[in-house]
Amino acid sequence: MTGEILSENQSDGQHRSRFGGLWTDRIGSEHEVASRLADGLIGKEDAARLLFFIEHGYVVIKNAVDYATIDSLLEEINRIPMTTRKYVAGSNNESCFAEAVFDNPAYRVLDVHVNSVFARKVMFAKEILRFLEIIFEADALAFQTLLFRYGSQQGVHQDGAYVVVDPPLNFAASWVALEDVVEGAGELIYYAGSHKNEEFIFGNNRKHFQINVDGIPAHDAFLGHLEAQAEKHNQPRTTFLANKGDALIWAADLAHGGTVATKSPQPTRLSLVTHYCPVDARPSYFDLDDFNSIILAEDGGKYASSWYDLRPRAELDTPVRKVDKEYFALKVNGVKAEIGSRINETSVNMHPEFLEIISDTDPAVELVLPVSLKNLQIEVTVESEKNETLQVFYLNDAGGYDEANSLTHPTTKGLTRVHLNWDGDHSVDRIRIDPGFEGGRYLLRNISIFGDK
Ligand SMILES: O=C(O)CCC(=O)C(=O)O
Ligand SMILES: [Fe+2]
Repeated sequence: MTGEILSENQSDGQHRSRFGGLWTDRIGSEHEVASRLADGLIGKEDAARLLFFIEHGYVVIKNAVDYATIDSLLEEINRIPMTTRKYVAGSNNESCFAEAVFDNPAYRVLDVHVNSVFARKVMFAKEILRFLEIIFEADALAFQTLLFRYGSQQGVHQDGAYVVVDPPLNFAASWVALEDVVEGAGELIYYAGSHKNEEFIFGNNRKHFQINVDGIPAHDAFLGHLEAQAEKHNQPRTTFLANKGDALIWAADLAHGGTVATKSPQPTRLSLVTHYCPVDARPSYFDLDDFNSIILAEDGGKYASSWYDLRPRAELDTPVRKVDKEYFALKVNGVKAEIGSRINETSVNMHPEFLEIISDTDPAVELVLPVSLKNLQIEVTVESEKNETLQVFYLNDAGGYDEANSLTHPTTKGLTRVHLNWDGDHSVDRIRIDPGFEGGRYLLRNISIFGDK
């Protein structure tokens, strides 16, 4: 057999992309579908799905996942606010433990499939897994999941810019609706057929974006390119108004995103996104020793994680990759605290070892953090009867509170969300929040504290 070395800028003559791809990306792969069907390797329904996928870059599988599985997953998810340090969540900028950002639309739970057998059953639902194994011609390895409670509102993109696999086009993703999608909730959108558009290359030879090398202008150019290509090829934006249990599988190069939510308050849009590759491809994070274990799922399928060390000796359900932010939230929802009254611990929906409240007769609350944090950010939502000032102190070196170690923020009648930052090296483990009222009622709706360990 003679080997052939391809130059970087040349396609292999079989695929439209210089980076190759799956067999479904090969030019003329429709004919391969016909011959596989004729050979009895696939059935009629498989063939129909494959032809659709090859032409449009995605396929919808209605009722791919049963309600009972989804409901069991949602029950687990709803327990996250009461669970500490088990689930990781991420926004576009940072990661933290999921409990405190549960209701924050900017965050999604990462790699929930490690903790949840039901998430595994969703991502490896029978017809999803079958389709993946056909396009991969190998076992499917799920290497990343994102559980969205709210729409991502992420602009149209191709996952390959952020999801790095070798070879680069050897992956696919599934999107499973965990509830009926409401219009205006930030639906999934895509440009059908866009996987065949001209491809955008970062830095001459990459499908993935490297912010430090390419810079933001290159990223803007990438997004602009996707829009311009869709326009050039008359590809309309299509919205996926899924019903609970429906799945959409997209090809690596399909341009897709989430619309901006137009309904207020923003409705939930519970969905699970999974990125898979053939088991013989390699997610880039496999270069880190702690994260290249592959586990067999119960009903077929394999999985890995870049957040959890899945080696046999390790505890399975504890994230080990460093989270960027420690994030503590204190929820005092619905409990009215009057001046002079004590906010007692039973009114706090929080693990006792996590955050302790010491508050005697004065209206201030003192929070004792389980660890010292730097670069503190505090967010307090206060509902008050009149215009006032909120003052937040941190403990000075002498172990007391003084004006120099405090920040103030005006609060207005009604609801005010106060955001305070302390940059710098000062380590803080106690905070005093003083609404500064001389009388009247106030309600602390929410206190969130985060910072660097
Ligand atoms: O669900 C969405 O809004 C888009 C999610 C997405 O693009 C992704 O996770 O890759
Ligand atoms: Fe995406």
